[in-house]
Amino acid sequence: MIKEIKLPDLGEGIDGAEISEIPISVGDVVTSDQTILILESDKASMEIPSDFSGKITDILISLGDEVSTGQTLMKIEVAADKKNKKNINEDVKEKNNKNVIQEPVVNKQPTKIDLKIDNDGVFASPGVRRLSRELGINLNTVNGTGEKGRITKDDLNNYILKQMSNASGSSIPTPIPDIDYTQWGDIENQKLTKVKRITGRRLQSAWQTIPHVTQFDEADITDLDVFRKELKERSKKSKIKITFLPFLIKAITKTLKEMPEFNSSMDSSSSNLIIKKYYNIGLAVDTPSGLIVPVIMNADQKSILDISAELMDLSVRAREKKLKPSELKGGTFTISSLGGIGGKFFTPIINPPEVSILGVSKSVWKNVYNPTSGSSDLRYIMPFSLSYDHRIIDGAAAARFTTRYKEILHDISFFKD
Ligand code: CAO
Repeated sequence: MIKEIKLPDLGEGIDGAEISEIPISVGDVVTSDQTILILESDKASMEIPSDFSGKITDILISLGDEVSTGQTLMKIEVAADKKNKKNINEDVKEKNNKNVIQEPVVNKQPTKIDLKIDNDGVFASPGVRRLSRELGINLNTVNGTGEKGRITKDDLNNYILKQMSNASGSSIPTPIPDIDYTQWGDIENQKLTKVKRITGRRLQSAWQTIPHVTQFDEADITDLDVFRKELKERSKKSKIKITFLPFLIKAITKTLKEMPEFNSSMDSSSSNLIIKKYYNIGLAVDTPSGLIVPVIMNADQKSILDISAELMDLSVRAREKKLKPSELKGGTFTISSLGGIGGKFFTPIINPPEVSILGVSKSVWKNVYNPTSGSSDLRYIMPFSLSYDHRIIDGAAAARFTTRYKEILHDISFFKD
């Protein structure tokens, strides 16, 4: 049975609001009370829950739309079973009221919901809160200069500029000049996708506030290549694509366990390191709308086949914009692989609040001198880079990390266990 989800009464005298996030997609199965929409009004940021459990069949609104109370937002296919309590109650109520079986479905009055307003004691508009979330800034650390200590966008900008000059001693960045390029020829204006705008802000903030250093290294993956091909052959029937990435993920979890500061985050006072005892690996996925980083949770506890299957599923859904917000959170370390494309070494930007990131490039066959045999052998060599936050990680530790990482990749017994 198809039901309509309508915008409930938002209360507090708010008649309408702008859609800032739609965390679900058509085809997603949602539970009653799961957040299906995030709105920003001039008064508050609100999460709108689903009225029913079921499968979303239609989304009738888009990002940036202004919606008002009672407006139909989505359609959902619900099953009339015991789990869908709200649905059953509503059916019973409808039958009792109308006493006619074929009565057309009358849309129920929107229910009033409680506003979910951040309760951190900070006085800031939803726009400022959203921006601070995107940039990973804790508003408690920002000075509010507005009325009654309200934090304004200017306060946020000043905070970022202060962090930048603290971190690098550099001067304020020059704004992009407004130039009329048509004076030299034809141009085309291309609007940046929302993903690109958000990622761009995050990357800029990370690049300007974290003192990055990048360590380059090369791993001999000749034996791993043979082993991967064997596994690929054995798993042919399962249609699971086994690339190098699952091995790289598994090996990084081992290295992180041995060198925990690489799996950490700085706390908000910048005086303590929070070492995480779980290994959730984020993977940069190239999608038509921009870079998306889904996370493989507890990768250390998963097999190569499990990681391969999950990687296929996450990258397909990332490209179809079907990832849930929870699948983009909780990462402890990120891998960005350009190994399937090409190029030699690059300097990946750290994904805050993480403190290091691995960049993988395409492997090449090289003649490598073997001092034991006194001859040169053809070996399959993978270039990789490790960018790290130099406030937390020393150069010596980073060199030890990449050395250990390539040892693990070279000795394939780890993958056979
Ligand atoms: N060396 C040699 N071959 C490699 C390799 C490497 N380091 N990495 C991947 N390959 C091979 C794979 O094994 C595969 O070959 P086979 O078909 O023979 O198995 C082929 O290249 C294609 O791999 P892939 O790219 O489809 O798969 P992946 O698991 O390596 O990567 C994903 C998956 C989602 C990470 C990738 O598709 C992607 O989006 N990469 C771009 C990430 C990105 O943009 N990073 C930059 C961020 S900074 O702007």
